[in-house]
Amino acid sequence: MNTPTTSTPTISPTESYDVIVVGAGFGGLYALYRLRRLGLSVRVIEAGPSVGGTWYWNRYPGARCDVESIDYSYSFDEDLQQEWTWSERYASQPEILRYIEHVADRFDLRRDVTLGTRVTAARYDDASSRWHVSTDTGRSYVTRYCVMAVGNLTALNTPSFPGLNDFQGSTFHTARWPEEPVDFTGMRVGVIGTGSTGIQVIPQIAEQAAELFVFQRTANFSMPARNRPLTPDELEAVKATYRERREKARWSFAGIPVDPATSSAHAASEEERRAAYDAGWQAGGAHALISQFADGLIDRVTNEFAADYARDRIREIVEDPEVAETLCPDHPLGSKRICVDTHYYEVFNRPNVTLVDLREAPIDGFDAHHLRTATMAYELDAVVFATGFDAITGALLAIDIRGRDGIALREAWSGGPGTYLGVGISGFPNLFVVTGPFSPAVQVNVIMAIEQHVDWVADCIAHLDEHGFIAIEPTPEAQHAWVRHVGDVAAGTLRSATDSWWSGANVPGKPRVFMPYAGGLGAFRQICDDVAARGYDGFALSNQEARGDEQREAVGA
Ligand code: N01
Repeated sequence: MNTPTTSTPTISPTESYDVIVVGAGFGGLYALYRLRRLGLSVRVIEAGPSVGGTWYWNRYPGARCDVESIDYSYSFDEDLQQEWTWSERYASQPEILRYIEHVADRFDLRRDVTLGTRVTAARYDDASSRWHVSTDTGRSYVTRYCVMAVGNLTALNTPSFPGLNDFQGSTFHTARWPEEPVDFTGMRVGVIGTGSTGIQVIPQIAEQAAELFVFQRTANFSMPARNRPLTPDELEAVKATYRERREKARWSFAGIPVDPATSSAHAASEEERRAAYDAGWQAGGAHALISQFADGLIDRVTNEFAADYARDRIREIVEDPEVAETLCPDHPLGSKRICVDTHYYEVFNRPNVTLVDLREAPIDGFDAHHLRTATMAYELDAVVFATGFDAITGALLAIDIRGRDGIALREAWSGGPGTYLGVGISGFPNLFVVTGPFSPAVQVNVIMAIEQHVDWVADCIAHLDEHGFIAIEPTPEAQHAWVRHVGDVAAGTLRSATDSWWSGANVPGKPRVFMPYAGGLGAFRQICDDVAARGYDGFALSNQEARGDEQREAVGA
């Protein structure tokens, strides 16, 4: 394919493909690999200057994964996973980016990736069953299928504080960190935000800055990473059974190959509970406490046992009791993403670090040299926004997507998003979303979720082509039922018990809908497989004949 189809190719040629994939992060690159193997012509369009997606943009000091590297990596190719050697338990951003680049080279993916090009609009043409994709470079594309692999944590959330434009110091958002290292030596620095990102960047900046002010609105739970180099023996043992390890992860709850706890904390004595939490805390990692008992995310009392244990550790680590109390979270453990850190709480024992409680005195705004709260003015040379993202829907809605009959996605989702299985959107035929709202992606090992989504989409496209279908989209009924089901599943857990980006609560004015499917990756995979096995139950499939009938009806034939 890949043939120019317009009459003015010298100005802005329109290229034609079977599939346009938007985004060249983990999701987009795997989609390219997988769809190319079906013999389809595929082009990936990426706004950034390099492949890598979130791992290109989030290059702030301290950035690293919080799922173990041996599991936070592609599983689709046995040779790839045998060849690659991770150096640490949790790889740093530069190492993960090197890995993604290695994958791009190893599978010769770069030749089908257009970099530095932002997709601005995608319009579905009913008559031809084609998407017309526009970009900010003027280049446009016509395609049978659109795969949106734009990432969940792509669109920035930068609060619009009054006076920010007057501030004369430097400002940074962690997710747009400069390529050149930033030197904070001798500076008075403010970090706003104490989510996963803030908790990673704060200890790094504290090492350099003359003074560091941490502006905290909500205290978060953070588990020790216990990061360390991986030994050759460990790696050999993993590689000996990598295939089995991955298969276990695919069907697991969280996309990692662990055996789930089976007993309730209520069945354990206080000593047994303490021993279990001690062991978890010693081992480290996001699941250190929450996964010690089967009901950690379901039962409030069990959850409180674990949360109390975590708060006690904070009080033990942080020397100033008042600071320690301010750092103690009051939401259920796991109702916001659990953070993973290296010496985060310890940082508050440093003489150059001050914790500012924004619940006591919120940020009023900035002037030329200060961040001002309701009670104080903090003179600063630099401010780091670790304020997160317009998550899950932000990057999709940044594109002017128009489906059947010209309906705009922004309009269709004005009251909140809707998808079927996270992958399809009613009214938007032949548009697939990778790790979309109402999929489990953001609550599990996202790489395993990406592989599941992309494999399902690839199988679906193969099915459509094989059976002569030209369009697929979820029925409104199936979509409503799925969104309701996702809400019901979340309501049966403590996942949605607090405001967070999972429900859009972090962005003022964003509709509040809890977006992750909280039933786990294995259960989700089974549901998706069953839908496919039943002939894509819940989706409307149309073939050329049906389309011909529709068109004849439309012209009154
Ligand atoms: O963003 P966040 P993040 N005034 O939204 C605060 C993944 N990730 O970039 O909680 C003052 O979690 C906000 O306060 P509050 C991971 O999935 C993974 O840290 O809204 N403060 C919060 O403290 C994670 O969950 C890794 O009250 C304001 C912070 O900014 C996701 O990315 C590493 C504010 C934002 O926290 C997002 O994490 C990093 C305001 N107006 C990230 N607005 C790994 O380890 C916001 N805040 C793989």
